Amino acid sequence: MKTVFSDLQLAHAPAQEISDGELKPAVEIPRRAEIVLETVRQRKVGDVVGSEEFPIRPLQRVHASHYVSFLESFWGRWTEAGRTKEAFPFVWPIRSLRQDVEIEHIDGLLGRYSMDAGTPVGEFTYQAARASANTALTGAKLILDGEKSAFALCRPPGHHAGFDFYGGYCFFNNAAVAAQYLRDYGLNRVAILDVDYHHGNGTQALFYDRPDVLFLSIHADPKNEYPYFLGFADETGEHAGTGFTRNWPLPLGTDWDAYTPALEEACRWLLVYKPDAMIVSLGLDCFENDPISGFRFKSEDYILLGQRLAKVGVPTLFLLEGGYAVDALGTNCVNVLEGFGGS
Ligand code: OKP
Ligand code: ZN
Repeated sequence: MKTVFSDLQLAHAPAQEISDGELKPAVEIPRRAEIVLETVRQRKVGDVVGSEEFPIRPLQRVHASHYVSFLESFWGRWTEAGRTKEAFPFVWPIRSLRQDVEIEHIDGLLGRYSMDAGTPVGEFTYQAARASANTALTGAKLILDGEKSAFALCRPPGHHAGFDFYGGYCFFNNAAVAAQYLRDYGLNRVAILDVDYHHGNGTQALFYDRPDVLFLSIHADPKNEYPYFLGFADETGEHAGTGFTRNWPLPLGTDWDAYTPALEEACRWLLVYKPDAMIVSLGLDCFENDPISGFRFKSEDYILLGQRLAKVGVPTLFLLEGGYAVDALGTNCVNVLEGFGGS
């Protein structure tokens, strides 16, 4: 299986994040990608290829142009305002505030385009997020070229980012961009299986009213976990997309044995849907030692996950999402890819 990666993705290197009422060392750091890359090479998963550069168009198929422009121009405006450190928003246009006003101040714009205060934006965030999306697109292209599987080593992750907002360490929704690309270049049905510990609210929202992209997500119950406001079992799609979203919220403490019934159900949906390709939003934060998560996967369980996904039997693009136990991240990730097999 080929791995796609770009060095530019390392340029987003946040120092701190707001968490638990304090500024803490950031957990979504470049080292995550490096350790995965090193392990891919050590365990000889397959060739590592660079990301191709893509025009802005495939990004704009999923995200608002004004949102893409906001991220692109952000650092210039931030520094013009005299700021030198990473940015965090602190005010949002929630219920009772106006959604329709034109915003000039950079602090207003930050709130307009974000979902949380836990996602630092820095000098090279845009470049890295753009490279991460290009990695996903390169992986999608491999699938269109006939590869039975590919691994897009994306970073920063993408599944929390929506049409016009960033959050949860995510800026561009890599899985959604890849899914839309597969649709635009000939595939009729694409499935996204999100196994990150956190619900992929951005991906779900982007395809909520569409039957051509099936979204399945297994994650920590949002009543107890980020993102708190989406990912419940009664969210199953709307309009033409009714029935094409499925969520399996699971309790804190879930281990592999408690997880498998949900996984089996998800695989059954995949069997019925018969996608032309599947994208796996591969977060590895269900791991027992993950510093911000509450599930109890062991490293060996990730081999079983890969084996089970192989049995689905459709061309599969793996795409890295979360996973913050850096020391085990390479092992856990490559366990999935090895379990999946394929050459
Ligand atoms: C991104 B991905 C912990 C704060 C956690 C957000 C978590 C984002 C996860 N005190 N903040 O889905 O792995
Ligand atoms: Zn996560």
